[in-house]
Amino acid sequence: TPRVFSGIKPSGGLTLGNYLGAIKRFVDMQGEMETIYCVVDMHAITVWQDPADLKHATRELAAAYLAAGIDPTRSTLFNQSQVAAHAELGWIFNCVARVGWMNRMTQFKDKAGKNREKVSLGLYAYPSLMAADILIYHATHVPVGEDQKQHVELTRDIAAKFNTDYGVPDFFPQPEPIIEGPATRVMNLRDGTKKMSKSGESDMERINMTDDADTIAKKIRKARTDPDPLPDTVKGLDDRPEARNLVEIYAALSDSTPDAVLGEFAGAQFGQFKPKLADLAVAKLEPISTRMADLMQDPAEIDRILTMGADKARAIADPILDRTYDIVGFVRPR
Ligand code: AQP
Repeated sequence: TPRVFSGIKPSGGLTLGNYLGAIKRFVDMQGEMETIYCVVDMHAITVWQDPADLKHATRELAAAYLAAGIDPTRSTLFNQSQVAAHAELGWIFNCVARVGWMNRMTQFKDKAGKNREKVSLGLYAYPSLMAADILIYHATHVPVGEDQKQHVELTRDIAAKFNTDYGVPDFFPQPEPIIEGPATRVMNLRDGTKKMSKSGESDMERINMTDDADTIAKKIRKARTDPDPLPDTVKGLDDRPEARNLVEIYAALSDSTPDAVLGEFAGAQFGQFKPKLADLAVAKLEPISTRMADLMQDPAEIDRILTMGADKARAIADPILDRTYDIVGFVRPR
């Protein structure tokens, strides 16, 4: 049966990239398939997180899922560390994945930069835990942004190698990344060649889901652009990364396409387009951030929802872990 798994790290404030590339699409898939959505707190600590901040970011991310429309009775919504099977299968996969595979991960190279000897071992092994997150549910579909494509491909390699090594051809499925829609890669507002990221240096380069209307408008007004008017076709956005980004954001927020957006705005200057984009972004984000703030008034209720989700998650994951351990040759309790 088709089953969706995806997760987001509680590693700081959520960006418009996380919303358009992930959360909004998670909501759209709810009801179409069985959906499991996770706050991947164990991934967050691959780089240092202040413990109090991590708890806050975990609840805030849960609030964002709920505020955006994830229904905890229709989806399974929980935080990763409450379901031990993720870490347990992650260890098995550390022994299946090859060091050479990890060395090819571009996100690790980007995040480690010149600091390769000093980053945590967890940051290096991250894709192996991500494979476990997905495969512990035998998930078949993984909605992600473009930046995660390589990690889902690695998940497929790990599944295939496990199945071959242990002679269990169909045990782990080959999950499909689902990367679709106009905003699979939302770019930095100050540099259209870099992705918009929670942990980017300047706050002006990203729109946070909790930004107020004035801040959103200011960031869009100050977003880098080129001096030309908007073209009449998407072809005209080639070599104009900042222009492309703003058009794609507009398309994603309005459930439209870049072609349709250009149909409306061809020939317009950014001075005309940016205020429209700002209004649209505020109209879409403000109701969500208002609901998030309401939900954050009652953190105990958020914790209860996560606990309930973790119970549902364990009911799927534990039997799969048990079979995996048996396949590997671990003596199981009688
Ligand atoms: N700019 C983006 N455009 C489209 N999708 C994006 N995603 C992240 N940034 C963009 C998608 O959001 C999901 C969750 O990502 P994550 O929080 O687990 O990790 P990340 O991709 O590393 O996100 P950040 O914002 O860049 O976090 P930091 O700065 O903490 O590392 C994924 O589906 C991702 O594709």
